Amino acid sequence: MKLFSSVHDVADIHQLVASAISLKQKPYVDEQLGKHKTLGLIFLNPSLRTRLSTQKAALNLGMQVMVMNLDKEGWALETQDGIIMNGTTVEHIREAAGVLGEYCDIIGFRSFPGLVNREEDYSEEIFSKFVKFCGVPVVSLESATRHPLQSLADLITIEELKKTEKPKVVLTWAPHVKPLPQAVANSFAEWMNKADYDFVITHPEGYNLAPEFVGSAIVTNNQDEALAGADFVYVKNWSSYEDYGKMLINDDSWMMTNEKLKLTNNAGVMHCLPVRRGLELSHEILDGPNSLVLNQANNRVWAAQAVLKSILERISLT
Ligand code: SN0
Repeated sequence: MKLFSSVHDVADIHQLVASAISLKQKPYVDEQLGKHKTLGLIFLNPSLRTRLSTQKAALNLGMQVMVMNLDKEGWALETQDGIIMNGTTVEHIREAAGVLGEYCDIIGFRSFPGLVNREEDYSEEIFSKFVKFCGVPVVSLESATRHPLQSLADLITIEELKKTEKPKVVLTWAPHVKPLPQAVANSFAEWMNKADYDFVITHPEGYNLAPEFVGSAIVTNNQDEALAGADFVYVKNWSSYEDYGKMLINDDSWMMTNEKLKLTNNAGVMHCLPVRRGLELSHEILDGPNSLVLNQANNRVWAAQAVLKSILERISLT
């Protein structure tokens, strides 16, 4: 692998999950693989789990890691092509990415969507430019439309805990106070479709995800109906794709509670974090036995390590 930006970059997701689970059992077997190789982790937005789990994964592989919060510590970045830079932006992504490529063997890059212009966000313009101009393998640390390391960790979590071959997995919309990206939901959906589970998406009207991410999933606006018999419930807020970037309603009744859990098959409840307690997800679920949020966070390390390992193996061949 030389690019990890979506499920489509992975030849065999089950092999990648198996690699992650094996690394979880023996984290240091490849500690020579990354020797004298540098990973750059570049953030244009905040991070806790992605930054530290990917850093830990790289250290387990013997890599050196450099982290930069480019939005706060770097020069104001220009991403538009062909403009005269006589305003507030100081450095163009063409040079910035090129420079980072000179210093790093692999780069992780995070850039959230603007949630203003749908075409711009869904063309993944900033992420694609970064990949093009840095010239080295890139791992997405969440781009405008996807968060693949999170989805891989989610798949690992389900594969570890599922009791049936094809569990029922429900992605449910949750309330929030501000418009959030569709990235986590999109990405989870495309990985679940690839995993070929019994996959259902439920959300209020107006919150349809882009068709290319919904794929073959069953979609319903009736949350109770969706939750019936679920083995895993994935909770996430997202803003509207259709009325792009907007919060259309904020119906508190969509929050997962223990009462709703009774409809499920004693489901494991998942969330990528950070989570707003008492708004997106109830305290009782987060503090109760069904919460899998820390399992997911733990699996972020092995997801990142499996991806970095696959890229390092390719680099060492060339
Ligand atoms: C991000 C998102 O894409 O939804 C990152 C999730 C991994 N989440 C947020 O930005 C949460 C912000 C908030 O105010 O709760």
